[in-house]
Amino acid sequence: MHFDILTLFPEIFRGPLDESILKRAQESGRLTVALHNIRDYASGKHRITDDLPYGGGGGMVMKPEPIFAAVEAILAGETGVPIILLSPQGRLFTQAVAVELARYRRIVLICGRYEGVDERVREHLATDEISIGDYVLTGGELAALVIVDAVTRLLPGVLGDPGATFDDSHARGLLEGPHYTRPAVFRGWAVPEVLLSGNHAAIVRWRREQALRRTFERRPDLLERAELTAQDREFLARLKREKADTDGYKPLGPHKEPPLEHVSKSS
Ligand code: 9D3
Repeated sequence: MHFDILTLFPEIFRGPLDESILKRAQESGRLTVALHNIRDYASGKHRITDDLPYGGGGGMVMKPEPIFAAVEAILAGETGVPIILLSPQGRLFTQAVAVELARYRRIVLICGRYEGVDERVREHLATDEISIGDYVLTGGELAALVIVDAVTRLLPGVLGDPGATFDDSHARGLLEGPHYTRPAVFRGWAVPEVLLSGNHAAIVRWRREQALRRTFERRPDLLERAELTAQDREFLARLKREKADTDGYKPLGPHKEPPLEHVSKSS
């Protein structure tokens, strides 16, 4: 996979790309990344990349000309390459989107800064627009790194153990349960007995139930799309009953101090 990343801050990428799996993926040639400074494609003595918003209002807007010039120079007429604008208004980045992107040979990522980019980039240059979630970043660079990371680990040969990506699909749609390693007892906290039992079938079932329980408690929305067996559904029905049985009997928790103005001056 080749990524062309357009940014005003290429240095942001160097650290993350030069460590661990992304570094190894580049050393093996499975990942290549070209960082392009948008400023290099701006014209004029000052190489200005942003300007005031038409219609007034706060902040600055990234000018279209340097971004168009950069993409046109980089692609040199090559077609069929997705040109992805990173923006808070984009479609949500999920594992399904990562899988979709991993099928391409080359991807262009455009990182915005300031209040945003001129709408004509979105309308007439970008072929896709992606957000990584509902929180506010200072620019698209960290979002671009998230995409490079999530897509790269899906490329054949990037993860040493092909079982690791198989696991993604095996447990697809569920949160993972707990993992343990040695020692068997740490500060008095023992590893669940079943994991030391040697009973493989019991271990498989226990892990599945842990994943189901955690998903039920933390991300019940995921259960609607998860692939569940009849046995899974029975277990979830039990969790639901247990929850209904204890609902309304929650411990009250610590009492709050009364507001100061209600505390008598003599006390
Ligand atoms: C004041 C309105 N802001 C929109 C919420 C303006 C604004 C804030 C932050 C415009 C751009 C940005 C920078 N963010 C991104 O470029 C970005 C982003 C994000 O903030 N969250 C999640 N995904 C992404 S992808 C690019």
